[in-house]
Amino acid sequence: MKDVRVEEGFYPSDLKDLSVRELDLLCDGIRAELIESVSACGGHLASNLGVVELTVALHRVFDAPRDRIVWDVGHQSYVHKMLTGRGSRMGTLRQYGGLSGFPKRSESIYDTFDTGHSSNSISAALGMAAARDLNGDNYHVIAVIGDGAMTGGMVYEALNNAGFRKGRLLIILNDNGMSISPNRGSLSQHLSGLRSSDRYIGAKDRVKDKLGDIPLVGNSLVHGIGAIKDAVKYTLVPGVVFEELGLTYLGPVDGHNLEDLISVFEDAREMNGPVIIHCVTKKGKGYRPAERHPDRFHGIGPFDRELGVALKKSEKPDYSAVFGKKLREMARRDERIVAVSAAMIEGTGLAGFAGEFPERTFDVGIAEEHAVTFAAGMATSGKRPFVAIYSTFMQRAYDQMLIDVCMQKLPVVFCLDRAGVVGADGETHQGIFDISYMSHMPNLTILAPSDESRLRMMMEYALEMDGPVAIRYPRGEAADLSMYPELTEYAEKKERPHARILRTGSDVTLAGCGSMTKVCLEVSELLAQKGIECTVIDAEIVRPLSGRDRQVYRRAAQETGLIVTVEDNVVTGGYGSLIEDLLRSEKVSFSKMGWPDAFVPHGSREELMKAYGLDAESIAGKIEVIQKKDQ
Ligand SMILES: Cc1ncc(C[n+]2csc(CCOP(=O)(O)OP(=O)(O)O)c2C)c(N)n1
Repeated sequence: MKDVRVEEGFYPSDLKDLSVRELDLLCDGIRAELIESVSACGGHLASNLGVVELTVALHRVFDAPRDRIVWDVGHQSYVHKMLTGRGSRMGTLRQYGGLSGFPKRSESIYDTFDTGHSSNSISAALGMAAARDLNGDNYHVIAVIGDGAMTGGMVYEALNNAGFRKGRLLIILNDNGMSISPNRGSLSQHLSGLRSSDRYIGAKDRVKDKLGDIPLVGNSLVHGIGAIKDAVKYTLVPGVVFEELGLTYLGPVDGHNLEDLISVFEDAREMNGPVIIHCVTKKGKGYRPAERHPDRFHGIGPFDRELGVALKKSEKPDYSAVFGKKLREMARRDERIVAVSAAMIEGTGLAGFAGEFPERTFDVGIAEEHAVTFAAGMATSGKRPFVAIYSTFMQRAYDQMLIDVCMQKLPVVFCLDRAGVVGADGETHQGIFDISYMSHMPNLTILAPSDESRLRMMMEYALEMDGPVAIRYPRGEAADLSMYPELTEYAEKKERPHARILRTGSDVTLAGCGSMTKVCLEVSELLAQKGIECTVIDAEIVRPLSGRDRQVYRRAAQETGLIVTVEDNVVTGGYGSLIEDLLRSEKVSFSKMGWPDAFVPHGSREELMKAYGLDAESIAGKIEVIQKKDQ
C-alpha cells in the first residue's frame, strides 16, 4: 500500500491512483493532522473536519490547478492546502509569516480566489467560467459553499445570473445544517427537508442509473435528466428551488462517503450548464468534542486535544461579553430594544440576550445588508435596534447604513465589534476601515470606548439619542481604566461622550481613539522616563465634535505645540484626519499614527502592532524623534 501521509510534496496528482480504501486512510491521517495543527495554532477546526472527504474527492476527480476551485469564506480550505503542497507548513497556520487561514492567490496557484467574507464564491466562479468561455477554454470551475454562506444575498444574485447564462459551472453545496450556530432561515428549512428525505444518491443508485441509459454526451445528458426529472422532481426531490432557477440539482449525497462523492463528481464533470451538488456533511466529523459542539470548534484558539477545551481563557470579560450583558440589562427596562445579528449571535456576545429575549433577537443569516435595512424598518416603527456586526463585515452594508439609516436619521445603534486589527484571521478580517467608511456619513455619531465602563456608558447614550449611532470596540479582553478618576466618576452616568483629558503635560499631546487611549497612556509613561511630559486625551467621540470637544483639542494644541493622534484604523480618512482638519489653522505640529493604506496580514495583534510601529515602545520612539526635530 502507498504511503498516504500528506506532506510538503503531496499534490492532487498523488490521489489519482489511490484506492478508495487508501483514500479513506488518507482522510484519517488528514483529520489527525488537522486536530494537531489547529490545537496548536487555533483556527477553523469543525468546518475543516467536515470537508475532508469532500476535498479529497474533489481533488481526485478534478484536475487542479487547471480546474479551478473557489472556496466560499475559505475557512474550510485547510484540507485543500494540505493536498496542494502545503502539508508540512500546517504548523505555521495563521501565524505571522506562516500559512494563511484562508485561500491566498499569493500563497499557491491552487488558490484561485482570496476569500474570507462569505457568499461570493458563486459570483467569482461564474466570472471565471464566463472568462473561460470567452477564451475558448474548457476547464471546470467549481464553487464550494456552505449552507450558512447560502444565506447571503450575493448567492441569489449569482444563482439568478448562472441559471440564466446556462454556461458550465459546478456548485458544491456543503450542507451541515450549521452556520457558526445552527443555520436559520427558510432556505435552511428547505435544505433540511432535502436532507431528511432519506434519499441519498449512492454509487449504485445515482442519477444516471436511476434514470436509465442516457448517453453521456454533454447537453443531451442534461436535457435527458432535465426532462425526466421534470416529470418526477416533485416526488423524487421534495423541493427543487435550484431547478426552478435553471440549475441541475444532484443530491443529496453523503458527504463522507468517498465512493459516492467520487461518483457524483464524475457525473457532474460530464454535464453542461450550471449544476449544484448537494453534499450532506457533519460539522466536526471525527473529533468527538467538535461533533458535540461544532459552534465552539468553528473558530477556536489553541486547545487541549485530549480534553477538547480551549487552553487559555481569560478571566476578564471581552468587549462582546460586556456589550451583551449591558444590552440585556437595558432591554429589561426598555421594551423598545431589539438585537439584530447577521449569523454572529455568539461572536458578538448576544447569546445571553437571545436566551432571555428570543422574540426580540433577530438572527437574519449572513446578510449584513439586509440586517441594516431590516433594523431601519424596525426603527421606523418604534423599536430601538442594536445591530451587532463585526467592523469588517459591516463594510458590506455601506449603502444601507448611509441611505436607509443615516439619511432618514433613524435611531439604529451600530455595534461594530472587532474594530481594529483582529490578528490571526488576517487581511479579510481586520476591522481597520470603519472610521474611514463612516466618518463622512451625515447624521451619524461615531463613538469609540477606551474601556468597558465607557462602552456601557456609550450604549446608554446611544439609546437616548434620536438618531443613528455607531460604537466601535475591539476584539479581546475589555480594558479597565478605572484607575483614572476622570473616567470612573461618570462611568455609568448618562453623559454625552466627549474628548477627555486624562493626563496633562507640556511637551506633547497624545490623542487616543478607543483602544489606543490605553496605549497612549503607556507611551506617556515611557516618555516621562525620558523627561518628555504628555497630555493624554481620550477621544471618546470621533464625530460630530461639540464646541467643548473642539476647545479641548485646541487648548491642548496651543499648550503643547505637538499633537499626535493614535488610532486602530487606517490613517486615511480616520480619526486623526478629522482632528487635523479641526486644527488646520492652529500653529501646531501634527502626526497621525494608525494603519497604512494596506491589507494587514495575519499574525498576533501584538506582533502586528510592533511590525507596524503601533506598540507603545515604537510610538514613544517616533515621538522622541519628532520632538528632537521640532526643537
Ligand atoms: C460577510 C461575512 N459575514 C460573516 C462571516 C463570519 N462567518 C464565517 S464562517 C460563517 C459560517 C459559515 O457557515 P457555512 O457556510 O455553512 O460553513 P461551515 O463552517 O458550516 O462549514 C460565518 C457567519 C463572514 N465570513 N463573512
